[in-house]
Amino acid sequence: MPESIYEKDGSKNMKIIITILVFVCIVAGNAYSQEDAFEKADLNKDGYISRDEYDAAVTSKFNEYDANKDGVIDRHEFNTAKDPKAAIEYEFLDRDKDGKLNMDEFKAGATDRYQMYDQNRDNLLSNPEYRGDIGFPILKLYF
Ligand SMILES: [Ca+2]
Ligand SMILES: [Ca+2]
Ligand SMILES: [Ca+2]
Repeated sequence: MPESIYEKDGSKNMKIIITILVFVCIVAGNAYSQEDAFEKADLNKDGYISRDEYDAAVTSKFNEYDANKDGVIDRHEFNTAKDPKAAIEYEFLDRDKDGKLNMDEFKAGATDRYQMYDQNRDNLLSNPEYRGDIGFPILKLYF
């Protein structure tokens, strides 16, 4: 039955095409959201993230992580199993070592990271400081 074989192959090809399309969309979506995060946080559009802007972005990121709205970020919500950088950062953030991150812990850690990656110490986070090879893998966890 050559016809049914043809159909099988056809649907297989279609599945591959759909898989590729979905993958392209996910990659494009991620690139867009990374591109967008800095600009979204830069409320007054001066090209820098001030401490106030950072605190606001960090607070909304906390609420984004806290999917079940219990007031803490657990390891699953922080994606530690899939992201090794997140796993290390989680241990850094969990100061009282109870296996949960509350808002105070998240903000305290975020403040430390801000100071660390504000390399010229002008209390502003510039776009290059944010996007740098050292800063970005960590800072993207905060906003
Ligand atoms: Ca700004
Ligand atoms: Ca939670
Ligand atoms: Ca904790």
